Amino acid sequence: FIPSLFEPAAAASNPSALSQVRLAFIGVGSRGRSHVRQALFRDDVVITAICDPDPEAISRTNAMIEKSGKKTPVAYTKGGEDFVNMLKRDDIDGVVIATPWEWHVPMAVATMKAGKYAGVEVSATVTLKESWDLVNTFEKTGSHCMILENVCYRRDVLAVLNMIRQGMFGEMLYAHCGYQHDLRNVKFNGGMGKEGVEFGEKAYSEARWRTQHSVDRNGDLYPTHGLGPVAHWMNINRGNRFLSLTSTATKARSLHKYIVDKGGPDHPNAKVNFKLGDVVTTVVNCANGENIVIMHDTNSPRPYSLGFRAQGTQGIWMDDGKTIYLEGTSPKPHQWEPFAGYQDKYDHPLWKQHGQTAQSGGHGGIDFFVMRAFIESIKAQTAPPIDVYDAAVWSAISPLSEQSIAQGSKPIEIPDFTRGKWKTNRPIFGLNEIY
Ligand code: A2G
Repeated sequence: FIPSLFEPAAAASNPSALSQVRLAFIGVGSRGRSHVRQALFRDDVVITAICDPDPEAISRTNAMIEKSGKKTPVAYTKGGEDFVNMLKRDDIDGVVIATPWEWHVPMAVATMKAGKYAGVEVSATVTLKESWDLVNTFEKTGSHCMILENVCYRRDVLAVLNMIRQGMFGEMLYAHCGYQHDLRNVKFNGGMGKEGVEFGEKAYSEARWRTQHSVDRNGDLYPTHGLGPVAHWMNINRGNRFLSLTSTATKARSLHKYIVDKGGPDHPNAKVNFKLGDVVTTVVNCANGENIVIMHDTNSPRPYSLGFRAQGTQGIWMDDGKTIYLEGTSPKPHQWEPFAGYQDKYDHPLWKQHGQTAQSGGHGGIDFFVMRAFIESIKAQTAPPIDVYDAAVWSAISPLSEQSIAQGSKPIEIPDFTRGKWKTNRPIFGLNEIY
């Protein structure tokens, strides 16, 4: 741990800095609109164009924009490829992409090639080739790509980052994280506003596209909510890197059971064979000797938890139970103490500065911070604090975990998307109250 590593980079004295950012949005469904809402809070953002083939999504978005008193953007609505036409505009600085996963990379690549900042929702990529496509396009064009991983800005994980950087956990050894969220009523519904066990064309919202991944793939389909914060704790791509992983899946039972319980054994979807194991556990080895366990658990009944745990030679913090134990600091040996006091004391500068404003945003404030970071890096015409290499390697855990499971939990090497630059790159995330 070298404190000077975390000194803020030279401030935005960049002569090409912008005072106003012109944003466009590809995908203005419910997720896209929550980003639009964040953008509308700001006086330094203009929304010049939006793109979505769904007329209802467009009219809802325009209604929000008009209500805020801002100018109605130009809408691109002519099918899935109309974003290509939108990207020809010269009044766009950055593009927010909130579309089904398989569209993320084609859209982000086209955005970068058009010389604009790409802000892409999670997970950024579906295949390993797509992760390389993002990196190669960035290196060719110099246009930035940020993965919009909101959980990196959760108040507790940022306080823990602060504590790790101050050496309070000693040397980091281990982290636990995951996406543990009962998504059964996200994966299935009966069309707009109706309960049911449909997915695909007869369904509404994410069930139209997200569920098919549970039919076709067995792996950690959604690693970044957990991995994002952990990657910052462990300086991944910036002094450390992921080396290899093994992945193991339980049997697949719960999605079928849900269909039978809710729709009856004769419902046509009761015949669907879901490939995704109900609980998938991945273990990642890092170059500096740490291990990370990532859980993916979205099919069976359970309360939500991203299951964070940070452990070092000096102690351990746990998200579940909100407890901490630091040897020499905690009052009683071998006993947890509440995290609340530490949360206040080590609150991250971002939350100290903007916490109150942030809470008006989605997901308890984290959506505010992630959009803020995207917008501020465009304004400063600099690299975003979460970059294309992060997008590439965090998302690559999905296809690599699929490979491991398909080969009986065989260890799989994780590519070094930085091609060696991880050895000299310095941390840039969360260094101050800007982003
Ligand atoms: O459930 C949560 O809101 C997820 N976000 C989001 O990514 C998505 O999967 C959603 C289901 O539609 C977090 O857990 C932060």
